[in-house]
This record gives sequence, structure tokens and C-alpha cells, in this order.
Amino acid sequence: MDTAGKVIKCKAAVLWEPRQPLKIEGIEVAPPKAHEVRIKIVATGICRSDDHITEGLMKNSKYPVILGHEAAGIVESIGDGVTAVKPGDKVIPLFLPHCGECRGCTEPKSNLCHKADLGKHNGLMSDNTSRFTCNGKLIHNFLNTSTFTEYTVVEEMSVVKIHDDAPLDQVCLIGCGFSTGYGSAVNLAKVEPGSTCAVFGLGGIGLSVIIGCKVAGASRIIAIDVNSKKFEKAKLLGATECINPKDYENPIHEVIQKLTNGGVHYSFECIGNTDIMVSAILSSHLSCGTAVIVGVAPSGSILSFPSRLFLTGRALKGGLFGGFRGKENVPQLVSDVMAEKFKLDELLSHKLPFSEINKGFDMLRNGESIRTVLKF
Ligand code: PAD
Ligand code: ZN
Repeated sequence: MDTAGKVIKCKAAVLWEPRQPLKIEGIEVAPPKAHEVRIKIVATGICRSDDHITEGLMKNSKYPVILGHEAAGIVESIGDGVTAVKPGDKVIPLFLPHCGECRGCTEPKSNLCHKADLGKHNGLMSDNTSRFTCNGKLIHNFLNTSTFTEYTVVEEMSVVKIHDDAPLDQVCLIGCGFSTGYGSAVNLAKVEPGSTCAVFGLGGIGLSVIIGCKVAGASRIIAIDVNSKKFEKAKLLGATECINPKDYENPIHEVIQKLTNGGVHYSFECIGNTDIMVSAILSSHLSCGTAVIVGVAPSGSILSFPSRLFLTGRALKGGLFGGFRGKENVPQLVSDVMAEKFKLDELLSHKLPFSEINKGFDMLRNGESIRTVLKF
């Protein structure tokens, strides 16, 4: 393409500081260096994890920053040595990269590459520089992806080619929300046919957990949310009953214990609230239950519970991206969507032009939307 090798000027949503609206700015995107890929983003979803940064909940976040980690796009150009993709390929950026060499990548049971920008949060490429500037100022990237921009640059380890006919405005949800929830049920919990499940929090993540529990053959899927407006969609996707904790005087785990004669086989926390993480543990059966922590609580928060909760045989698990290994599993998930094994359009509640990104964040915060996909 004729932009290859040149700086691209385009629009991006910049978060200059926490608790401020994002600002649509003209930015410059440098060409990809060796083993980097410049992508034209076609569609990107808004996830609660982006909002954790706008809300300033993650201590080490760097500002200014271009957020966004759930997207699909088309490769514009590639740097020297890139073999994984070529210009024109449809791709999904991976917020969990795959360098292929570290302990995380070489352990078949792990999906956490040590080069992931989690924990260190330096907001820079591997060479400690950024490809984004705005009015001469360096802008940080986010989770190796930064997708709230018309063009982004990611490392080769953070991008995977998908099917040429993939509908990008749907499969962008495979970049985070759908895969995280679905995989939490099928990979992390390994829900079995006939088992009982409780899902706390019915956003894009929790609803995708419900899809996974249903595909896995769960006999009961109890959906829990303080916003009853979420229940219709939860039922449509497979919830067998819906509970609003506000309707009960007793703690929610007691309600679930009673409903299930002693607790569910699998409970999932999909909110990011440490109190509800404990509720999820207590809602699981004391000897054969497993609680799965999917929600991300503010950095530094501590989860505490009586040690005897696990003495009886319960298990506690967690995981990122539903345990999927992006490079290996994302192309198949895209093909599954194309074969209509899952219907992502039920998760995609709103579409907005990119310029209305702040409205998308507001709708996530006030519970109006599940996933808003922004189109450029
Ligand atoms: P969301 O805000 O769309 O959904 C959260 C839901 O929880 C909403 O429907 C709320 O009404 C509901 N809720 C809030 N408080 C309570 C409560 N006390 N009791 C019951 N329900 C409540 O978020 P999301 O679905 O985009 O993300 C959910 C979490 O998952 C969030 O913490 C996010 O950071 C995390 C996440 N984890 C991963 C991962 O890889 N582990 C990936 C992406 C997102
Ligand atoms: Zn690695």
C-alpha cells in the first residue's frame, strides 16, 4: 500500500488523564519497525477493562494512553522479518501475546506469555518506545494492542491472521469478551454435561460464560446481576434462572446454596468485585465446587476468606482470556462463528461511530449496553 513506510496521520481517542472523557485527536502513527505490524482497525469493542484505566483503578497505568484491546482489522504494512501476516490480511490483535519462547508460551497449559503488558504496564513497545505521538507528545499504548485508533502498531507476537471472509464487526468480540467468558467455562472450569453453574455479572464477559456453560451441557445456569434489565438476554443465551440479589434479604450465596441443595458445581465471578468473589466461592459446593475468578478487581485489592473453605475440597481458579492461547485458538473461534456455532450478535448490543466513543463508555457504565462496537 502507498502508506507503507510513511507516518500515517489519523484519528484516535486519547485518554490524557484518568477520570476525564477520551478526546478524539489527530495523531501520528509511525511505520512498523522490525517484527511489528501496522493495522487499520475496522471495528473495536468497549470492555470494562478499558474503563478500569479511565477510572484510574490500575495503579501502574501510564498516561496519556490510547486504550482498546478488543478489535479486528486489516494489516496495512509490516516491518522487516514479519512472517505471521502480510498486508491485506484480516487480523485480530492479541492482548495476550505469544512470543513462543518464554516459559508461559512453552508450557502447553499456560496462555500467559511473559511479554504480556500486564503488571509492568509500561505502555511501550519491546524497544521501550511508542509508535504514537500527538502534537509532538508521546502517547502510550495499552495491553500490546491500543485499538481506539484508526491505525495501530502491534508486535508480530500480538496479532493473528483470521479467515479472509470473517465479519470483522462481529469477530472483534473474539479479541476479548467472547473468548474470555466462553473459555472460562469450557477451558478453565471445564464445565461438564449435567452440571450446575452460577454466573455473577451479566456483561459481555458473564453472558459469554453462559454461552460456554450451555455449549458444555450444563443442566442449570443461574444468572445473577443487580441490574434486572440484563436478564432477558441472559435467558436468551441459556440461563435457566435469573436472580437479582436486591430482591433477597439473605446473602446471595445462601440463596444459591438453598436453590441448589448445597451449592453449584461451577461459579464464575465476572464483575471485578472482591466481595462477590467471596460470594462466588461460597456459592460453590463445599466439596465438589469450583469458583472461577474472571473479573479484574482494582490493583492492590486483597481477596480474603476463611482457609477452611478449601479444606473440604472446593477449588478456586482464575485466568485471562478464558485460558485460550490466542495464536492457536483465535482463528478456530472465528471459523466457529462463521459456521454459526455461536452467535456473537446477541452480545453486540450497540454500534456507534468511533467519534461517539464516550457515549459508548457511558452506556457501559450505566448498564444500558452489553458490548458497543465502534466503527471507523
Ligand atoms: P460489565 O460492566 O459489562 O458487566 C458487569 C456486570 O456486573 C453488569 O451487568 C453489572 O450490573 C453487574 N454487577 C455489578 N456489581 C454487581 C454486584 N454487586 N452483584 C451482581 N452484579 C453486579 O463488564 P464486562 O462484562 O466487560 O467485564 C466484567 C469483568 O471482567 C471486569 O472486571 C473486567 O475487567 C473483567 C475482564 N476480565 C478479563 C480476563 O481475561 N480475565 C477480560 C476482560 C474483562
Ligand atoms: Zn511468551
